[in-house]
Amino acid sequence: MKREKIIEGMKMGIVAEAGLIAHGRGEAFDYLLGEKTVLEADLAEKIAAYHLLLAKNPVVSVNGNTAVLVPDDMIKLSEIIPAKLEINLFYRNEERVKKIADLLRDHGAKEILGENPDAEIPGLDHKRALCTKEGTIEADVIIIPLEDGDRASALKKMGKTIIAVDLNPLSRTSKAADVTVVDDVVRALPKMISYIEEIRKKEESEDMMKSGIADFNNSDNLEKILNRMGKKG
Ligand code: PTJ
Repeated sequence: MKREKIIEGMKMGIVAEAGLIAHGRGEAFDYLLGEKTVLEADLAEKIAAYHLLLAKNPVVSVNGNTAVLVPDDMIKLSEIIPAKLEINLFYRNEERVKKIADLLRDHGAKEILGENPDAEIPGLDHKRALCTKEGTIEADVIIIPLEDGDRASALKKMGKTIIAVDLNPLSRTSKAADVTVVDDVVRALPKMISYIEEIRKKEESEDMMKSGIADFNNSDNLEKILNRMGKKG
């Protein structure tokens, strides 16, 4: 079903051609995880929820793949945090931005950034750099599911706290991020949403969240996942 959504999304002009290849790479890594959320991913999802809850100006970044795979979850996540929803494309063209924005609006998104970019991420070529001041530039925490390594590294250089969702634990994005969720985005976003709800219900204090973040080591977590992949899930 995921594959069909991606193919259909490409035919509709929402998913980039490279999005198909990216999806195939994701599937291969997911097989090595046993197509389930492993313990280390679950931990990263909880730490990501802490970061998002503590953030002053969090941003949820949407691209072609995530727009077709998880539109409702992206919108829900941005609403419950609350965080800004911004379309940020690696293979940017205005027609695709518009189609993604329309799709998100059809799914109920009220405010979407990225259609009228007014800023650039330093260090990237013009189209890839386009973003908004209100979103990416002012963000302290940014969640970037299925992000390209150049953009992830450029965001890190800007001093952002980065939450990546990437099934490849060896990617440059995974290594650049503060928290890397090595899980399929279709499982990762609902889990983060549940963690946010649970943390709120339990009334976890800011200190508890900060100490959870301080105890988390992203490189160690990635190393554990790689070992797990070697042993097949
Ligand atoms: O829509 P655009 O123009 O912004 O382009 C989006 C893509 C994904 C094409 C672009 O950002 C790109 O080229 O990304 P990369 O460098 O291919 O990285 C995408 C990463 O996401 C790869 O490491 C994949 O393994 C991983 N991935 C693919 N599908 C999933 C995934 N991770 C989590 N869940 C998935 N479903």
